[in-house]
Amino acid sequence: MFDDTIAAIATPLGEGGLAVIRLSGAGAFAVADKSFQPIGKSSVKPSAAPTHTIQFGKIVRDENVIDEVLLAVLRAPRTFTREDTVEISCHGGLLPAKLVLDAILANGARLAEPGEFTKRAFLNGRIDLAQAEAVADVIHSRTELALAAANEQLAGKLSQRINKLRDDLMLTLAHVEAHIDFPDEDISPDTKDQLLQRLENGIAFMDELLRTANEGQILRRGIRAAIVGRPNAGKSSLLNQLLGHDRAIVSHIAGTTRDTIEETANIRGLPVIFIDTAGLREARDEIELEGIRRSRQSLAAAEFILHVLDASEPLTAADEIYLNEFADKKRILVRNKTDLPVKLELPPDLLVTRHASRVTFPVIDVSCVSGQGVEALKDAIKALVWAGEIKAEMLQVAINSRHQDALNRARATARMATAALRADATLELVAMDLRIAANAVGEIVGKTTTEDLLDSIFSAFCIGK
Ligand SMILES: Nc1nc2c(ncn2[C@@H]2O[C@H](COP(=O)(O)OP(=O)(O)OP(=O)(O)O)[C@@H](O)[C@H]2O)c(=O)[nH]1
Ligand SMILES: [Mg+2]
Repeated sequence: MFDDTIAAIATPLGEGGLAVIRLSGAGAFAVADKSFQPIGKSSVKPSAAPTHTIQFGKIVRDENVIDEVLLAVLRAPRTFTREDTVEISCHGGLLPAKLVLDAILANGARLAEPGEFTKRAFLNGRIDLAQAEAVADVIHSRTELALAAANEQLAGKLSQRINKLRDDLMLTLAHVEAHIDFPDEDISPDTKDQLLQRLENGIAFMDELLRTANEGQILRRGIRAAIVGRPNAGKSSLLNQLLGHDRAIVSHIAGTTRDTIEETANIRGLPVIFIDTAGLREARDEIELEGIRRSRQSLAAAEFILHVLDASEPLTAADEIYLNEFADKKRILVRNKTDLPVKLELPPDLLVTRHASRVTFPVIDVSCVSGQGVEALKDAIKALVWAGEIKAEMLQVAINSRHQDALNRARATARMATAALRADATLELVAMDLRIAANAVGEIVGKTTTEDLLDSIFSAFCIGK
């Protein structure tokens, strides 16, 4: 428990109907008492109010009324932080919220750091670390699929599995340690087989979790796709189609798009960050030169590309050069303008990757004028970035990169422990590896943490969360 009381504006800065100022800590009611004057017979001072009630009154500072507010009184431990909590709803708008916060701070609360409410919820045992991270994921999620996954993690679905995995490792460790304490007794072949089996199940489970890392990353931060091709192919038109609104300027003048434009769209539940780029060609002026340099930069940074071709014209030498140039990129070829007579033919050898695997690129016909083919393109994008179907169980546990790192370490040492046990190495060695593995798994839910780790997780939160 902490002895200071923290406060922050919990709603976004800007004008709105309401703003919420949040206080948490042992002194929350005392601080609120000094700033709040109840209005009417049914409202009382925060310290006198029953838990989970709302009081009506005004916030006063130096005898000046700042705002009329509703004040929620939430007594520990049935609160998010497990501490006494007050939430003040005042009029929306920067000034009322700031003045209410100032009054609270003048009366003894301290301004909260980013994520400090959630950090207290974690340190007071209300949620574990994976759940705390899920709070940030819920706030930042950009598609319903991402939100569903974050909510599953917040509800503890990942934590349950991680705890089970850790318990199994600890149980194995306990067995091994028991034998270290009684060196005269050898591990019987039966027991050894059981221990090996449990370890192997654990490792197989880690494999499964690690396979969700890619999906977890995509859901959390989105995936970057560059829209490239020569001028006038219809790249900006395609961006607008995928977004569902006119974001980029479209014109018949070749070289319309100069700067890169980035926008996130929800493609079958996946947040995809599309980057519309300047058409590739010999630049005619300095600005276009810079635009094309940026196109190439986006291309290099993108996880996949949509290569747009004009189907109403025969393949040009330039098309061929670019098709070859990006042959090693994960990509979809988009034949645009199929509402016009089609003159484009794609030589089959341009449609496969150059590595030994000779994978064929998807080719999708679209018309950005009629919208024909755009839904098929969305399916192709989903198929390209999301291997296989999205299983409900997988969503519950799509891990983030911190979990991935911890699990990779855990798996490596669990494998070492297995090999050592199988080879009848000294049990001290087996125990040491098992302990490292269990600790690494424990990091995910915060059973083993460091101050640095907590700082890096919670500093990424917004203030007031
Ligand atoms: N008929 C037809 N015209 C299209 C289609 N898509 C785009 N266009 C037209 O093609 C021209 C170029 O479209 P843009 O989307 O600006 O092309 P761009 O690839 O972004 O061009 P730059 O920004 O100059 O590189 C415009 O006149 C569009 O109206 C299509 O599917 N069918
Ligand atoms: Mg354009």
